[in-house]
Amino acid sequence: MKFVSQLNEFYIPTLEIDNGKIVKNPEIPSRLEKVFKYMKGKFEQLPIKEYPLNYLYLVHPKWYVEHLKKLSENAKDREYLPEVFLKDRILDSGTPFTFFTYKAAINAFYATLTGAEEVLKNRKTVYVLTRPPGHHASSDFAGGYCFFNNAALAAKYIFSIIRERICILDLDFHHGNGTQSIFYEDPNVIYISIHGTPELYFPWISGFEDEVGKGKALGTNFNFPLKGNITWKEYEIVFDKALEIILKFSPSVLIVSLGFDTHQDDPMGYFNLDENSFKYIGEKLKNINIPILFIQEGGYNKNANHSAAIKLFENFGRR
Ligand code: OKP
Ligand code: ZN
Repeated sequence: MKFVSQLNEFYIPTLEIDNGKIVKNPEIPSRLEKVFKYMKGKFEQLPIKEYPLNYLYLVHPKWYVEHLKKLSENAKDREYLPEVFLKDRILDSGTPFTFFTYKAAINAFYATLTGAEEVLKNRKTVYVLTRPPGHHASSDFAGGYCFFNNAALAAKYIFSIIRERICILDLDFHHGNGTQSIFYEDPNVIYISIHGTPELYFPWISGFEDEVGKGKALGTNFNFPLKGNITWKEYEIVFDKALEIILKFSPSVLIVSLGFDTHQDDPMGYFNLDENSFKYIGEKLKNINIPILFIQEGGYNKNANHSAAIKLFENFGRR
């Protein structure tokens, strides 16, 4: 296994409104620094390539890309936090703009496609350790710290080349409303998510079991919403169901939206997975024998992220 890293150290949002109060934004580079150090000591790191914006337009319309660029430029003197729902095409007030947001989101896109290209070349697992995350971004809305949908960009890019079915398994604590919406009517990309139920948790608007895809893509969207405080015992049952779906579709590449916020020590997620859970997740994913493109999403406790990554990737060996 190899990895790509782009933590965008210059991009540090500070604001977020949670339950009506201004709180510290946890989507900062330091959350992943220990993971990076571990990966660097153990796996081969790939240099990041740059890609034409046309690949970005596979998911996001040009006007949306330019809109985000403008929001960033407008934040030159001061971080901008939308305080009204949906204003400026931002879903929530957890997603501020700094002068560096656009550049960081573009860099994450480069890192993601670098990883995707490598998986296609070698058909071996690659981990894209990057931020900002992507799974809450739809084609033309930002939200939940996300701007461009990295996992969706990888899926569209890979499909544009191999024209074979792809599965996305979203393991972040939060439902990937953006990824789901992008592929909701696309039969070529199967979306499977295990997450805290939207009845109780962000993003509130989607992630319910009866969202199963539409038109030709009916039956290619799978949501497994769970109550809080779930331990491995309960999680495993659902995880195995997700693996069965993946094996049934037998994709050429599996994309994993990897959030470590399912860890019991995470401040934003409400499951009780421990270190061993991540070891089992790694083992099970390794054993299905499909090349995996892991793309980093959430995870807000740097020590929990670090130990989860160690346990998960110890199954993937040096190469
Ligand atoms: C992003 B990712 C609720 C605050 C909600 C947004 C959470 C975004 C999570 N207490 N803030 O999926 O990890
Ligand atoms: Zn999350």
